[in-house]
Amino acid sequence: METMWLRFVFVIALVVGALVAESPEEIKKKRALLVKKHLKRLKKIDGGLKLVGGRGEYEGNVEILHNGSWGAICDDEWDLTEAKIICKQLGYVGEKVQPTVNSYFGPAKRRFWMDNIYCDGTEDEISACRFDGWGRSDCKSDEAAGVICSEPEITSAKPEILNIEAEHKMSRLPSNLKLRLMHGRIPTEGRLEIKNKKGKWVTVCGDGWSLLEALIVCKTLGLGYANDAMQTDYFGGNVTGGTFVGVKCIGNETSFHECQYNQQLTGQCKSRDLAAVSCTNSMADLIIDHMELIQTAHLEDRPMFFLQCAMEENCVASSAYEIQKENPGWHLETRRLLKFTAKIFNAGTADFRPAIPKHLWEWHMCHMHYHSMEVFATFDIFNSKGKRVAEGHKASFCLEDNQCLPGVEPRFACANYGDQGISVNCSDIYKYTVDCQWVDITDLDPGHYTMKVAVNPEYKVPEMTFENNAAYCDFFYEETFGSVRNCVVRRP
Ligand SMILES: *[C@@H]1O[C@H](CO)[C@@H](O)[C@H](O)[C@H]1NC(C)=O
Ligand SMILES: *[C@@H]1O[C@H](CO)[C@@H](O)[C@H](O)[C@H]1NC(C)=O
Ligand SMILES: *[C@@H]1O[C@H](CO)[C@@H](O)[C@H](O)[C@H]1NC(C)=O
Ligand SMILES: *[C@@H]1O[C@H](CO)[C@@H](O)[C@H](O)[C@H]1NC(C)=O
Ligand SMILES: [Ca+2]
Repeated sequence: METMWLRFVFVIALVVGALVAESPEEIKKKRALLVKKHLKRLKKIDGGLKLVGGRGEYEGNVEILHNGSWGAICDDEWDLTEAKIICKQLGYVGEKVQPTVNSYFGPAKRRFWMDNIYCDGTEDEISACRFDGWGRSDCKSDEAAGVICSEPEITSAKPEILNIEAEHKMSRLPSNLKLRLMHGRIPTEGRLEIKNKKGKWVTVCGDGWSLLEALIVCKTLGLGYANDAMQTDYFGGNVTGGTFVGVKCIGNETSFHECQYNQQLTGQCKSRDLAAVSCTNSMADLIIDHMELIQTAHLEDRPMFFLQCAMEENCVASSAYEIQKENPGWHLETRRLLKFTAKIFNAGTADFRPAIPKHLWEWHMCHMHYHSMEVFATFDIFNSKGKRVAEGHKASFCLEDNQCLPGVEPRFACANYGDQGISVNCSDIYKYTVDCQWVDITDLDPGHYTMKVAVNPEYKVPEMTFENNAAYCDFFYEETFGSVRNCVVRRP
């Protein structure tokens, strides 16, 4: 499908390029025709898309074709990043892209194929993003995700217009903004209220509310850090015409008024759930140790015979499975692995605990331990254009105290269904000798890349700050030698 998308772009680029002499109307017409053709084709292939319930083909609830039938997409975690990928996949190159939630274009008429989609923005198609698995969803028909895509007016026929730079029109919150928490059981929790320009206290819509916003709310109120970001009616309050919708923080703001909001993001707050927070003074803070990465990164060629457990856990690139299928002597073939040690230190003032409660941990036969977090860390390699070209698939994280500062007793250990976590001033270390602690780069050409190692990358577990959770490093790959250098630590 990727090649198809590329071909599509190429054809458009050719046509747009050839049309320089034509009038904007003609160009627009031809382009519309191309999009139509592309959309028609997309309706026939697995992973193909269509938008339903909108005023035109460019908007609606998203439906995806899988296993021969169409299904809806659930709006949990549905955001601008995912919406952009939908519009890109559909061939819309307009600047304005809007995600919609809560069945904005009518109730879902089909089963939910996808839920909890998480894209990092580099994917070419929505099915390449992480999600719960085909058909795995707990969503109801009023939770369909949708998008509004648009095409720009084509005034000059430059191929550059094909670059999708979806810029969102966001508004700043008022700078003299006042906040308060209402109806909590304790003063450090409750639903968030903002004093608007008219001096009236209004609620904040729960759609899209995350730890990033909650963190800045707690900071602004002088209540420390966010323990939880809730979308709930538990703390009372109502959605009204004045309710703030689409409030978004990056997570590095010094005060809540630096965050932005977009009244059009979701149309209106359709959910009855409001944004609420719980704040706390002591909090964990994970830091990725980039020096350890630099010192330990190296290449290793490993026969697939020794990678059978790793293959079961998806820790090799997809080409390995093709080789396994087609080549009877596959176990003698080798994979080239970029191995490194990931050392994660808790520099906070509270333990870091897994996102999933113990009774829901999954037992992984191959590696003989429980997985306590769905995504604890990610390893990715990007090319010079910022496209992800390889990724690690290590899922088996087991949080424990492997090394502590002098005077600190390790308390968490994975063995025997032990309690998992990382104590303050201790590190959880995944040595390069551990299975799956690598990125399979067999399919990569030698060259200059960026390697990204991120911990708690989806901001699912609260921390003091996420600004130190990812290391972006140069990865120099020569024929038989690879090195990781020049790391910058920032947000995932
Ligand atoms: C895919 O379709 C086949 C045949 O229609 C069916 O047996 C199978 O259960 C379907 N798989 C999923 C994941 O729905
Ligand atoms: C919310 O609406 C209900 C019903 O209209 C009303 O009784 C209640 O006072 C409202 N709550 C607030 C906080 O405005
Ligand atoms: C926060 O991050 C954004 C985007 O990475 C950056 O442009 C901005 O300068 C940062 N702000 C602060 C206060 O560090
Ligand atoms: C962790 O280490 C820092 C710096 O060495 C120290 O100030 C702090 O008290 C330690 N915290 C705990 C809980 O050991
Ligand atoms: Ca951190």
